[in-house]
Amino acid sequence: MSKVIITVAPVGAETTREDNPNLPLSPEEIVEDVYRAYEAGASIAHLHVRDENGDSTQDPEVFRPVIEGIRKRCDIIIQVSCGGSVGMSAEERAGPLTLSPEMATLTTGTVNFGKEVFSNPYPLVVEFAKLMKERGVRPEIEVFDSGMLTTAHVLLKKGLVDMPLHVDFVLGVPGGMAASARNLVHLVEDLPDGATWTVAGIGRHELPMATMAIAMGGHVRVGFEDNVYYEKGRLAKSNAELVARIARLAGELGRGVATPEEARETLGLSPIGSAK
Ligand code: KMH
Ligand code: ZN
Repeated sequence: MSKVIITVAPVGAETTREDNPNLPLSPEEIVEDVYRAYEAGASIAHLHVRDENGDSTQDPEVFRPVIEGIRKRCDIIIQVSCGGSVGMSAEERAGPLTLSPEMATLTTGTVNFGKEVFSNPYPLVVEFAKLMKERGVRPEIEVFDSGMLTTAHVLLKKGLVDMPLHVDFVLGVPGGMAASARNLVHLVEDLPDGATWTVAGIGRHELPMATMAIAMGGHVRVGFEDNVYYEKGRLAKSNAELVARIARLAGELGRGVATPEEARETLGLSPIGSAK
């Protein structure tokens, strides 16, 4: 098994300071937070950004200083969200692709998202896949429900995405697929040969899902986007605290933690600084 790739999802679109007062919001706070998570073992940063009111935005001019600030400090892989928040237009969601980041998220279907709907009709999925290809941005397929993995197979067959495919199973969203061992095994069994995968368990499911993924040869996403607690009744002090725990587990379970360079090799990404 390769070393564990830890993705940090430090802010998300929905989490607030009421959920956890340690949530980074401003570009400077997000840069600092990502750097601390990198020091703790994260090799991918899954980025959302917020405007001056703390609301989710996909404005590339808000992403730009965050990406530049992170780049000055470390070589963590930058993955922008193209999910944004529910209700955003496709054009708005695609905004950060204009910055040609290394990676971006591609959700391959629509799902109930709590009381709302995270809308990803097939034409939007195809449009985003094409945009990512044109810009040399590597998609991470976001799977909230099993039909989304079926659609990823369709995209592969049509040449809209390429191998090696990297897939994130987001399990435990109210309305999406439940975070259970059986569901995780089922999804992993349905992956195309040669794909890599990671799991983001929501809320209290974060740690058990992460532990299963480490044991099964997968990778792990943690952070305030998905979960704000360290344990029941105790909020996490920082995203770095959540990352550090996964790094310890990866060590204990004999896999170790991938550096960003090692993660690029595992994912088939070009080394940083080289032409795409
Ligand atoms: N905020 C969710 C509606 C992604 O980043 O691509 C979508 C999301 C997925 O967070
Ligand atoms: Zn996200």
